[in-house]
Amino acid sequence: MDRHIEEIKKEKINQLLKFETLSKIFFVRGGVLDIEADAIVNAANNSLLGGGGVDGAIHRAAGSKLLEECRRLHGCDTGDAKITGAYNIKYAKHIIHTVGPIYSGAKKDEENLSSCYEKSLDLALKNKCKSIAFPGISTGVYGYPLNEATKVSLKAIFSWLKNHKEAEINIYLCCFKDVEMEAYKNSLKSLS
Ligand code: AR6
Repeated sequence: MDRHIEEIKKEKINQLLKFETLSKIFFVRGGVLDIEADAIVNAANNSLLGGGGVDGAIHRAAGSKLLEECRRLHGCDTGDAKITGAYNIKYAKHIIHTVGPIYSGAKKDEENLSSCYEKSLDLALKNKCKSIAFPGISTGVYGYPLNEATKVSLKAIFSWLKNHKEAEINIYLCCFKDVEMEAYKNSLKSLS
């Protein structure tokens, strides 16, 4: 897989945030399992007991101990996030499981999707992670249109950075498909 990584220019982020953040944001052409990050984010479902897409890939890579730990968490609400160990995924310290909305077009979808990014970053900060890799939460099976989802996720990340000026974390936005990378770039342009 082509693991192309592009950093969003610092000036661009600072201009959007109106202050100098210590954090960096990258677009990655690849999946969350192709990136070395302290925390990788899983686009899970309310049961936290595994599924298809990136969830299935993460559980396969981490091994059965992950499922054992997930069983003890008793699920997760939509828009919330919970943290576990990363088990056989050696280069990661944690997996942050978040549950995106199943897209319906309601205003609540945007709130829940933003919350997934914010709660995941809260957990990463609390657990002293210096890097975090996100998949496009809800943009696969859960049907969130990419153009909207990338805008919501970028806005949520910028807003979180504004509220956490002390945070120093590398944020990798993983694009499993080329169209995701394009959507992020267009969304970034539209925010400027
Ligand atoms: N490796 C890395 N990234 C992937 C992979 C993979 N193998 N497969 C998909 N992606 P999705 P959702 C990317 O559908 O929409 C599961 O069954 C994909 O390109 O995995 O939040 C859960 O259990 C997209 O960017 O998650 C839930 O039931 C991102 O992962 C449901 O799907 C999310 O796509 C959650 O749906």
